[in-house]
Amino acid sequence: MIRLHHIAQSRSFRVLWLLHETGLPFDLVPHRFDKSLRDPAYLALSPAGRVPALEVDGLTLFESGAIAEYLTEAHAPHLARAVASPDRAAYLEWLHFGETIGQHLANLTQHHIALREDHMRSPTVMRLEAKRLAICLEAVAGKAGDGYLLPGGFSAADVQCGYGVLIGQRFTTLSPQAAAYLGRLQARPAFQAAMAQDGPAQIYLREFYAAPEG
Ligand SMILES: N[C@@H](CCC(=O)N[C@@H](CS)C(=O)NCC(=O)O)C(=O)O
Repeated sequence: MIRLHHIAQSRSFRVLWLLHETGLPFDLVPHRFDKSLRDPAYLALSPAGRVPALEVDGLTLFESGAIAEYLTEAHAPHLARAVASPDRAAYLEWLHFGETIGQHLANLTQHHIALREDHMRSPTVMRLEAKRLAICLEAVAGKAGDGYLLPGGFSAADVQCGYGVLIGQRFTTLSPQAAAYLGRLQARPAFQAAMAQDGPAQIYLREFYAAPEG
């Protein structure tokens, strides 16, 4: 039995998408951003009360990068690069670069959405983080070129970084190359299945959150 603890639009979308890429059967447990994430029962799954958390093979795992590594190595090696592969190092770099993007998304989400009053927000941080995000998305698009991040084809690294491009487009305008990469990801049946299962928006209600002028 595999069970994913998930909040729509959050970083647990990566695991939802990856599970669809694997074709493994799983159950989805929807959560909300509320105090229930701090219940002892949930903290036993994820010690800081975060999503994703994944119950699999009698284990409970948190951290999307660790989940991606475990899930692919144990159940879908075609979505990873084995230790002996010449692409192993690049695979690990881009798999974890997803969280470099993630930190900018989290800062921008906090400033634009979670902090509700203008006086709580820093326009400087909002502009800076949007620029830093754009640099990351260009790095991804440049590496992907006309294909995916690794020469051998689609991998979990595309899931980890692709989520960043998907959400990142709400904070910065994608270059044509980044938009084309996202288009290739969105055309995948597993991506579409994950979107259909994601649930009603929990975080991003606007298409675009512009940085304040400055
Ligand atoms: N590095 C972690 C980040 C997990 C994380 O912070 N998830 C957010 C949603 S994107 C969360 O659960 N926030 C709930 C909270 O902070 O209470 C991962 O990639 O799994």
